[in-house]
Amino acid sequence: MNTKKLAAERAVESIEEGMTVGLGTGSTAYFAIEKLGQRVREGLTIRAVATSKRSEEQALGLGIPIVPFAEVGRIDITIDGADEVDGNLQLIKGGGGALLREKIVAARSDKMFVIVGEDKLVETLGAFPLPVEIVPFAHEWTLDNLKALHLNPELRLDNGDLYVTDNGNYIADCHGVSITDPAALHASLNAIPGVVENGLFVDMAHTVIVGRENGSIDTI
Ligand code: ABF
Repeated sequence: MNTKKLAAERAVESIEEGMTVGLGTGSTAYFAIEKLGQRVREGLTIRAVATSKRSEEQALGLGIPIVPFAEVGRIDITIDGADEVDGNLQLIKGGGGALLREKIVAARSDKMFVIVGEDKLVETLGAFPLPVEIVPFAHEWTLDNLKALHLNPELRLDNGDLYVTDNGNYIADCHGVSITDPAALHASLNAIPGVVENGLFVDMAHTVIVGRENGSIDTI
């Protein structure tokens, strides 16, 4: 059962004529963008803001109008995936490397719909390494600061080279952290000068749509 597709297509049913839609990034968001493209071909008129170059390219290829962030006053609904979702609807995102734009777009949205397969549901966040976007300047010192918080950071690599985000930054993936207080960790991380943003999305999800292996869909 393709649980990602199930959740993604259900989320797209909520998109209405004239809306401005935030397009997430990742393999689950991919299915949402495909479905939205189908609805646009069938006559739905919307405009969209993308959270990554690859989502923008996919959307444009499907005939979904993309507008620059600066041109939208607000976004009605953003549909995006997640790496982990806990029982309080707190999220880890950023496995796909687009966490900064995803967070900006979600923060500008009236509603954030998170689409996941049931394997992403966890009791406590942190089994998935927490991505932290850091600026290249003085990144060694920023890593030291993350180590001081016992976060076991590792710079993300891409085919042996340092991974570089759409914003020209690096990602430090923080391993083996059991995140019992996401809001506190979020604040500690963003207080480090070289940290641009982190992958904890605290109190941002409006609705989580979960595709189940048995073919059912839950909305939390
Ligand atoms: C994006 O895609 C990210 O924030 C998250 O890291 C990832 C989820 O991956 P996938 O949908 O491919 O499982 O939403």
